[in-house]
Amino acid sequence: MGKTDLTLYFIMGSMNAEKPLSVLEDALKGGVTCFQFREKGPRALVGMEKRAFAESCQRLCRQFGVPFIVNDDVDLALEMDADGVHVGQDDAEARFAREKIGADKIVGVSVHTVEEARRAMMDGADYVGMGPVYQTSSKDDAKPVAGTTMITVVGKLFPDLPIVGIGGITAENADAVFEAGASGLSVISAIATAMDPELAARRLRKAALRSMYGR
Ligand code: 3NM
Repeated sequence: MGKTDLTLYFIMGSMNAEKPLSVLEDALKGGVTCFQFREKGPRALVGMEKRAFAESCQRLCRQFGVPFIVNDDVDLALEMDADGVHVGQDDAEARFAREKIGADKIVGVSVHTVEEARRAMMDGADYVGMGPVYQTSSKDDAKPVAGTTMITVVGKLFPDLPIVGIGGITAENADAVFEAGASGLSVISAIATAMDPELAARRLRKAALRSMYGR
């Protein structure tokens, strides 16, 4: 395993749930292994409000010993001494993120092609996110559904680069993501919009472990 356990990687911003902090706490209780703070889009918090909400999320993650990773905002990640940063192809360059945040922190990169995966690896990414595996309604500018083919291709070409599948993943369809060679799965709505986020996280984690280890 690399710097962090990517088995069940929960992503959320304040816009993804009515009571986001209570959802995050439930998700942590249910066994998520990694958290990404993703405050993005037209309804995203900014400035002091964003910072205060991020701090509350970080506090919860610390209580559960789960890494707190900041999406896109390298400066915020640095200021908060976050465990890492995740960047997309339209955000700060991964190389720049790595240089700024330091060798010990986690850097994740969203990629969609072999070339982007190769670049991410050269730039010092600890993992790459690949998607959308299935249809998603959580990202306005999501690319067309990619399925799992590219995960298999990138996994074979770069066996040391951990891959996290993302986009429309649920406990029911998670198996294919691991079968393709992913090290983990990333979800927003499967936990954030669940009636019982703790139970949803527990089910996802169980599904992930069953796929990974056959239990
Ligand atoms: N990135 P849900 S898909 C944040 O394809 C994000 O890179 C994607 O949310 C990509 O689990 C996505 O609700 C949204 O489908 C994932």
